[in-house]
Amino acid sequence: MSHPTPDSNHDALWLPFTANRQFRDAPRMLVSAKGMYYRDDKGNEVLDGCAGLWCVNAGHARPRIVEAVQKTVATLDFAPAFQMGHPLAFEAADRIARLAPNPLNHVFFCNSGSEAGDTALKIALAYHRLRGEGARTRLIGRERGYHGVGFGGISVGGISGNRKLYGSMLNGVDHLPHTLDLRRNAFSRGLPEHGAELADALERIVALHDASTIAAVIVEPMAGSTGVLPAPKGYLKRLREICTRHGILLIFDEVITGFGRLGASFASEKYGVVPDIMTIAKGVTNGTIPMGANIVSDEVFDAFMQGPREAIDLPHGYTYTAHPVACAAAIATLDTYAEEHLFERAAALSPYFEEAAHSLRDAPHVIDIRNEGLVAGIELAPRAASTTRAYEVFERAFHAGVLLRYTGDIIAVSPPLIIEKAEIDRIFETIGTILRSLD
Ligand code: PXG
Repeated sequence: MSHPTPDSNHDALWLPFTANRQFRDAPRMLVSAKGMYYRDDKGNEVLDGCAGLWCVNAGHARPRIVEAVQKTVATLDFAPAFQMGHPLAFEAADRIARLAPNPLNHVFFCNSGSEAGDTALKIALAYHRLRGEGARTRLIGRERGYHGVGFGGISVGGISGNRKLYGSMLNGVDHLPHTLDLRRNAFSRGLPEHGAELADALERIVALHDASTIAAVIVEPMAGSTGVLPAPKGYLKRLREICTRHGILLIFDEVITGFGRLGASFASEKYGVVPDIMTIAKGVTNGTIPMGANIVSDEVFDAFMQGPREAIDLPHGYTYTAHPVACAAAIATLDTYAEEHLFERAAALSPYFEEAAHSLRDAPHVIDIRNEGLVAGIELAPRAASTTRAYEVFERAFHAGVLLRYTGDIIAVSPPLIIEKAEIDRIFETIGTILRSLD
């Protein structure tokens, strides 16, 4: 039997969102991880500047989580979730519901942020239908929104590159404008000052389509993967008010913003704006085992509990809904966050992180720096070459021992919440050094 090596032709594996042929020319391979560090196949340590893919919020290989996974896989490797239960599923749901703001008290499990997004849209449509408002079928997303890669998620999502190859997607979808405004808000620290009025675009959409045709609005409280776009001050509150006024459900996609990333359990808690449905994934299990979920309000849940007791209330779910190993990982993850006060730690570190990020303000090519909690986006001037500067920073930083994210011309930093100040310095110093060497 042959064992693939980094040098072999890796044609069997098709990597997601990757230039596969370019990758095969110079593969980047990770072989282990602990705490703040990966190790690559050459034995080099790589500082994790992006919590894996925005998910490993407590750092890698945390003992409590590892033990819980090991114990559970040996005790209850699988249990069906259709018409069956197991204690870890109830415990995980209870723990997540307690963490979420009131009245978000009911948890429906799936396995990823994409499934959570599509599930949220289905729950919203079904909610209105069950309440006798079946004409509410329109779904409103936002430009530069990312809600995963299911057909629902790309339909309400706002990234043309993720949509254009895939036909007509869902119909009856409209989009709010995105909130990035470099002219007024460049180099904002935390939430930008200007742009709350962009939420009023929802009133125009309501005027165009009529509220009676609109089921839900879905937004990320801070758009993450399209380049770190914190919501302008007052924007989310205004969106909430308009939704409430017109009977439209508000869905917050907290797949990235949940579990301490912004220095609170959820963005919803931090900003004091509570949606009707929240989608989560990533940090719920610290990235160890795939899991996603919807957390829905009492009102949404109750709408599904009105029919005959023997009737299935939500014809939706997955083989791996509430997988025992994922539930065990989630419980141990929440224990780790709580024991180590990691959300508070993120909040306490964020001023230092902000200073470090903004120290790059005068570095070459930088046209904006944005930050919130333990997230920063550094936007670089576009250039004519097909390879963006941000990709080059990502690639060179990896070889310098720092893992970053990039999208288009934007570098994203979102480290595990256990990061130390010296490691924060190292991330931004590495970026600065590379920027000074780029054309
Ligand atoms: N919603 C949001 C806000 C996300 O950021 C998803 C949904 C989908 O989750 P799944 O688990 O289906 O991938 C995401 C995922 C990046 C990057 O490079 C971001 C994500 C995934 C992979 C890469 O920024 N976000």
